[in-house]
Amino acid sequence: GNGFQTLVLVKPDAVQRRLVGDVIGRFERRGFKLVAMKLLQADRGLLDQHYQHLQQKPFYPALLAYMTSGPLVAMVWEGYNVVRSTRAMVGDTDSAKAAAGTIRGDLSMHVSRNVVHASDSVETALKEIGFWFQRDELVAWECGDSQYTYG
Ligand code: DAT
Ligand code: MG
Repeated sequence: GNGFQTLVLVKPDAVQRRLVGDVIGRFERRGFKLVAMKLLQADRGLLDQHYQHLQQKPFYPALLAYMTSGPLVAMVWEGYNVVRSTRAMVGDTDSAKAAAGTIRGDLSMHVSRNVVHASDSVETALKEIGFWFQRDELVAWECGDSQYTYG
C-alpha cells in the first residue's frame, strides 16, 4: 500500500454522542484507506500499555475511568503521510485550544473528553497498532480510486 499506518480510537464519549460516523467520514473523505476496525470495551491492562507514558500523571485515574466507561472504536488507517496528517486533522490535545475544522475543535470542548486518539509518530503507531490489533485483523486491499487520490 501507500506507506504508513496509524491507530485511531474513537473514544467512549464520541460513541455515546453518536459521532463515530462523523469521525470515520473525515478520514474516508481525506482519502485514507481503512484497513482494520472494531468496537470493543477496553480493559485496564490494554490502556496501561497504550497510555504507558501517562501513568504517573495526576489525571491518569480519571483518564482510565473515562476510557473504560463504555465501548470505543479502534481503527487502523493507511496512506501517504497518514500519521502526521491524522494528527493535524485531530487537532490540539486540549479541545478548548483545538482549531475549528479539526475533529476536536469541531466536536469537543474539554481536554478530558476529546473524542479521538491518533498515534503521534510512525514508531508509536507501530507499537499502538500491536496493542489493539492482532496481525490477522489488518486487511491488505487495493483501493480502486488510488490513481485519483495519488499522483
Ligand atoms: P494526545 O491524545 O493529543 O496524543 P497525550 O498523548 O498527551 O495527548 O494525552 C493522552 C490523553 O490524556 C489526551 O487525549 C487526554 C488526556 N490528557 C492529556 N493531558 C491532560 C490533562 N492535562 N488533563 C486531563 N486529561 C489529559
Ligand atoms: Mg498521545
